[in-house]
Amino acid sequence: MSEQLTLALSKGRIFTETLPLLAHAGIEPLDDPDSSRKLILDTNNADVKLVIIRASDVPTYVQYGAADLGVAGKDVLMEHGGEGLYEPLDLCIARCRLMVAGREPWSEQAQRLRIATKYVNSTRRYFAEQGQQVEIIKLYGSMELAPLVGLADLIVDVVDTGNTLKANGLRPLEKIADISSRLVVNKASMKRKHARVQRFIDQLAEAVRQQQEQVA
Ligand code: PRT
Ligand code: MG
Repeated sequence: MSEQLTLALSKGRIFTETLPLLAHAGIEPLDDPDSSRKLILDTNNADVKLVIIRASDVPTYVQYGAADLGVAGKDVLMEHGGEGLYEPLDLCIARCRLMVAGREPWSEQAQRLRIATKYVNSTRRYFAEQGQQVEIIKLYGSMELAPLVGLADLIVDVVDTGNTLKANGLRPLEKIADISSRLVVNKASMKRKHARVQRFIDQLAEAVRQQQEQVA
């Protein structure tokens, strides 16, 4: 039997959009994480398992080798810092933009701005690069609420259609980064299981290439 590979994925859009890429690599999960309560999913390949975790936990599992590989949004990777990880492939899925948003144009504010976000590190880095002193308020979700109740002047969050911002009377102001999901690989797994991991990366790269050709 060949070497075991464990792949970390989150439920929802990342799982849904990774599935066709995995299928191209000949990997099909035997359970659906949206209906199953299992956190470890077997696949049609006896040597490949999927672990289903929170999106923001994927880099941590891969960093510590609890999973050999993972799929994570660039927003999550920027926040994590990428320690212990290789990032060999842009999967071009779950695309969005990391943005500053708010009710008012934010450049003319006199006082120190308060920014609500779950992306504390990326936010600190971005405003430091702008030479702007800001106060960052860490939230775990529903950032859009913060400016409406006076908790913050601005938010930093990922935006796709912009409908969530609009529904809450907010508008996108500045783009921090274009975001898509990336394949990440544990550095030790890349060495110890090199042939198996590289074959998997090559198969996914080919799947991404074909998918991009279709949308082009
Ligand atoms: O939901 P949970 O708290 O478990 O974690 P998560 O929100 O990080 O996971 P998930 O599955 O929602 O997102 C996983 C990844 O998908 C993110 O890390 C992003 O890289 C990517 N992605 C792409 C998005 C979106 N598009 C997106 N629109 N992640 C979140 N959103 C949210 C956004 O936060 C906002 O609340 O959707 C809302 C905005 O959508 P629009 O279309 O109204 O702009
Ligand atoms: Mg979410």
